[in-house]
Amino acid sequence: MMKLYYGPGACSFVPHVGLEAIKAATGDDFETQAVKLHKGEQHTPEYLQLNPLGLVPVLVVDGQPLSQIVAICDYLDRCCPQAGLLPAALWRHAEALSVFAWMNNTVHSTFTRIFRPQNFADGEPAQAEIKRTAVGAFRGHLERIQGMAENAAPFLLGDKLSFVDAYALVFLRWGGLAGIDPASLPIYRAYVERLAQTPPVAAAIAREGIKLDTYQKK
Ligand SMILES: N[C@@H](CCC(=O)N[C@@H](CS)C(=O)NCC(=O)O)C(=O)O
Repeated sequence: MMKLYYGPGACSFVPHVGLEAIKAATGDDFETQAVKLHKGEQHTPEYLQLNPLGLVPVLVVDGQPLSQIVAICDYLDRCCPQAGLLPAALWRHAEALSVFAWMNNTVHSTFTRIFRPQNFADGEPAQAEIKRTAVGAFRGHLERIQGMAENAAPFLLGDKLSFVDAYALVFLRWGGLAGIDPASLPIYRAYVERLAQTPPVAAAIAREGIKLDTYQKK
């Protein structure tokens, strides 16, 4: 049985939703292990054996660990194409990967500058500046996703739930933590609220014990 190591509310939510969608399509169950990032559980010797980078997610398949969201999700899609987590048609598949890659290499890494500014500069003033500029950039990315959500039918890639929907949900939650009020992105928020009602997404939210709205007015 496949096993996912995830951090509650972290980017590992993306393959987590994928595993739930596969379970819904095939009945194939999976195991999970929560890794508490705030407690530093990603740095234990046991975890570093699975992923020497000390990051979630890790998917263990037949005793072999696989890291990196895009690789894990591509594996899940190929394992179970009937779940429809990525479009099968050649061009639509490429377009889906284009959105997915942008989310993973640009939107996600912009948030890393907010969450871990100490990885990018020494000293509080430089870190505060990195964080401030990253929040502005992150907001721009969320606005671009809102533009995509405006045409959601009902999901970002059409009629099937996909990995990019799960990523979009994660980003709106992270925006709240960064001080971006979801009320200022009403179309995006309404889309995420609908998304949260779909059974695979609702199941992953429940297992991770997370709430949708993370915004706290400063
Ligand atoms: N490029 C990696 C990024 C993974 C990543 O950034 N994971 C974050 C959580 S969203 C993490 O584990 N952070 C732990 C830390 O910063 O100590 C992927 O696609 O899997």
